[in-house]
Amino acid sequence: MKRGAAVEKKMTKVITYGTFDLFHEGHYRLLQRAKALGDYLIVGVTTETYDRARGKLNVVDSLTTRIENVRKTGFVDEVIVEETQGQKFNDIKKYDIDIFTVGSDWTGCFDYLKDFCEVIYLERTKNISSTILREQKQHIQRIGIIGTGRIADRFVLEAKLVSGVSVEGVYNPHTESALRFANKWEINVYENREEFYTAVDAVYVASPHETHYGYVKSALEHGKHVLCEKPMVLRKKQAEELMRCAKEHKLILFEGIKTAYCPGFHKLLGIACSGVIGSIRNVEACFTKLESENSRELTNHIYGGSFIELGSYVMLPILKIFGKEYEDIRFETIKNEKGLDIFTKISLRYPDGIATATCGLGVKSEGRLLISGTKGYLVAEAPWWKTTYFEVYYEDQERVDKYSEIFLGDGLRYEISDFLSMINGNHNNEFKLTRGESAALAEIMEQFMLAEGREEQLSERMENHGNMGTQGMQPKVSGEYADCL
Ligand code: C2G
Repeated sequence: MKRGAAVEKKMTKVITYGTFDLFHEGHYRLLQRAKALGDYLIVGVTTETYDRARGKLNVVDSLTTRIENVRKTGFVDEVIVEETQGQKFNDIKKYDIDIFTVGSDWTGCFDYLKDFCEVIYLERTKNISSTILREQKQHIQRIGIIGTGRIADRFVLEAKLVSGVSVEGVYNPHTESALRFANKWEINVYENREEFYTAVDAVYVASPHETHYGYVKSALEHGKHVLCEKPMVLRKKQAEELMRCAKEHKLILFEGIKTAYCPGFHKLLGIACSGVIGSIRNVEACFTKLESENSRELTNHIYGGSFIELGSYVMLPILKIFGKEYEDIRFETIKNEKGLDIFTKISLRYPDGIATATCGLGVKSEGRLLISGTKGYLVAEAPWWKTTYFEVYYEDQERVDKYSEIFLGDGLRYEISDFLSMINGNHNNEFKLTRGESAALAEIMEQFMLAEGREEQLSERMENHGNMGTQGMQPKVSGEYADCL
């Protein structure tokens, strides 16, 4: 070897990834050992969207905080952001990585990378994790359920997947239904509403529509946060009163329209309003779901029918895009012999656009969300209310942009997780369904009831259900609906 021509040793490059939420000793030791494996350490910190897509719904720290904490250790030479599945392979090539490392909780999961670099699983630090810290930091919210219908079953299943909440028990004045539900899910059953409220921090109201107002009010008055199934109430005044009550007691009141919290729906709104389709001038939303003639939805002469049942979904994109200040609203319905709408079309006029919402329980149609603008249009096919895919079309027929997003399980986990984060003081997700939008929905429901001539019957019923704050008052619901209650 010639003098002065020392062979330059190749730098060993190491890469690792993680969320690094509530940065702790386990993370610190992992990064320390990762750095010791080579000369240059790159750390990929996950984005919130990627974490949500892989089922991590309760990340507390922002991406910037998490990156800062990783940097502060002093072990890291470069921080990158991990945004998508499959990125690891590309990063390994792009950064010419020699060693990929991660904690031993992932043993075996990344063996597929062995064809491209060395893979080392470092022993995980025992008895410490972000999950443990999250649970220590935030009191586990005990949720009590009112109502035991199908949606309540789904709620229990999905709540199990959100850390930070536990389903504590159920209340239903129909003891038999409550017992059946409690046994099925191994939760407590409360016959006395006062005891029920004492045992929980928050309430999920999944009872029939006509009982919502009374239950929400009484829960708020007992100091409980409330997540209420849609439609929360059918009168604007009631919506505003409940919101005032929640504000006064410093509680979260949250309407559960699951589409509003679904990640794909947000992506869709973001793209629709990004200017790619120009200025939006027309929105058409359709959702039909055939129900049997004898179902509660098609027989309850005040609270049944297509619009009360499905209207919240089809009105949501319209309100999100055009807002609450419509100039005109019209309802057209096809009714069954009981006088209930089996198919409903709602037409709205705004200063700069028009919108149609269509829903049906007795007429089937193409479920679609179409958003038309001055430069193109966006289409999401059914079930667009659980948005996973949509396309954007332009005048140039050669060009079609395609977008997809994950939607896990029944999707209720997203709304439960957002409800929880609001309870814990994080208001970042409040924009997804604002109080004003909830009140506007209630107002539209009320206008529909008026147009249908149900207003008078509704008023009478309201008298009966209005005050359920006291233990003695029970909603009058006939036996066949006892399970829902
Ligand atoms: N870790 C550890 N000891 C702990 C806790 C975590 O060694 N007590 C390690 C994990 O094994 C991981 C890193 O710290 O290597 C970051 O952990 P998380 O923030 O939980 O991130 P994770 O979900 O494991 O992301 O693409 C993402 C990666 O696949 C890993």
